[in-house]
Amino acid sequence: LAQDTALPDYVAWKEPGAFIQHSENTLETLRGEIGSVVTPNDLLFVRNNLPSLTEDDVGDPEAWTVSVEGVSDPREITLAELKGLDVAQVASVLQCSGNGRGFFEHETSGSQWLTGAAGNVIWTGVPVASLVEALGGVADGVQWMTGTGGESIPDGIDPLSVMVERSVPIAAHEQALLAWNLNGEPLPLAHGGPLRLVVPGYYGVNNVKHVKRLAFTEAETQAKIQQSGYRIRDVGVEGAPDQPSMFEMNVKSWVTQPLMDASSGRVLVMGVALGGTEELATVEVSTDSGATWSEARFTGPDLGPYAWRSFVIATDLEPGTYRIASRATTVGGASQPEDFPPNHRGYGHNGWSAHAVDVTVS
Ligand code: MSS
Repeated sequence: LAQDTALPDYVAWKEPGAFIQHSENTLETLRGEIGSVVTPNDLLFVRNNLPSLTEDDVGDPEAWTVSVEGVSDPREITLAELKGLDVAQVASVLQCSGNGRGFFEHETSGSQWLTGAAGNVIWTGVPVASLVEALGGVADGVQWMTGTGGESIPDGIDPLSVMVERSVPIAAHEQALLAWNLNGEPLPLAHGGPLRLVVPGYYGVNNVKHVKRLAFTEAETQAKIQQSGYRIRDVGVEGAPDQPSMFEMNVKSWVTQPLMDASSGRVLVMGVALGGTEELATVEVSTDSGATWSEARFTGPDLGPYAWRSFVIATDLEPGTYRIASRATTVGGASQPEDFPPNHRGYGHNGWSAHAVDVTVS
C-alpha cells in the first residue's frame, strides 16, 4: 500500500502516493501504478546504494566528463562532445536484482521489493560501440567493460568497500549506451544524471549512474559490489567471485490488474512481461492457481528485445475467489518456473506462483 509520508527532497518531483518507500534511498512503484508500456519518469522506482548526487556536485552538466580507458586512444570526454559523436535510442527494462525479494519465504536482508523495482524506459545516448570505434577500438586482452559511479567516497572508508563500480562481460558493450536522456527528458539526477551507463537486458546494478569512468579491462573490478555483492548463492553462504553474478535478467511477468477485487462477468486481466535479453514468444494467464492456462494477447507496441510488453486477456468470472497468475516464455524457450529457488540475498525471483494475486470477484 502507498505511504502518506512525503517523498525525500531529491525525488520530490515524483508522483506522490505511487510508491512504497522502503528507505531514503529506495522507492518502489506500486503494482497497480504500472499501466503503460513506457514507465513515466515520475513513476519509475529508485534504488541508490550511495546517496544520489546533487546539482552542486554535478555543476554544468554539459561539462561532465567521463574517462574512457582500455582503448587505443584513452581520454576524458565531455557530455557535450559525446552528444556530437553519435546517438541512439533503446527501450529497456530497468529492474533491480532484488525485485521480488519480498516473495521469498526465507529471511533476506535488503529492501523487501515486491514487483515494483522495475520499469520500462527509453534511453537516449551514444552507443558505447561508436565511442570505442572513435577511440581506436579496445585494447588487446580486454574481457570486461567496467563503469564507475561518480559519488565521492567519504574519507576514512576503503573505497572498494562502498563504491559503485561494476564490470560486465565485454560482449554487452555492443548494446550499451552512455545515456543523457530518459523518456525524452534530461536524465534526472535520481536516475544517474547527467550521464549513465545503460546495459540493456542486464539487472539494474550494472547500469551505473553518474558514470565517471568507462574502462575496458582484463579483469573484473575489485569493488565489493562486484566481488562478493550481487552474487547468487545458497542461503547462509558468503558472496564470492566464483558465484553467478547478476548480469542478464531472466524471463518474468506479473499481473498489474486486477489485484484484489473485481466485479463478476467480463474481467480484463492485464500485466507486463519481459524476456530479459530475448524476445518474448507468449504470455499465458491462469485464473485457477496454475491448473489451466490460456494465452494472453500483447496490447502495446513491441519496443524490442530489452523492453517489456504489456498483455491482456478477457476472462469471464463468476463470484468467488481466484488466484491469478501469469507465465511468460521467450522465443528461445526460457519460461518462468513455478517456484524460484531461495538464494541468500533474494535475487532474481521470477517464480510465477509467488507473483500470483488473490482476487475476490463479487
Ligand atoms: N549507480 C550508482 N552510481 N550508484 C548506485 O547506487 N545503484 C544501482 C544502479 N546504478 C546505483 C547505480 C542499483 S542496485 C539499481 S537497482 C539501479 O541503479 C537503480 O536505478 P534507478 O534509476 O531506478 O534508481 Mo539493484 O540491482
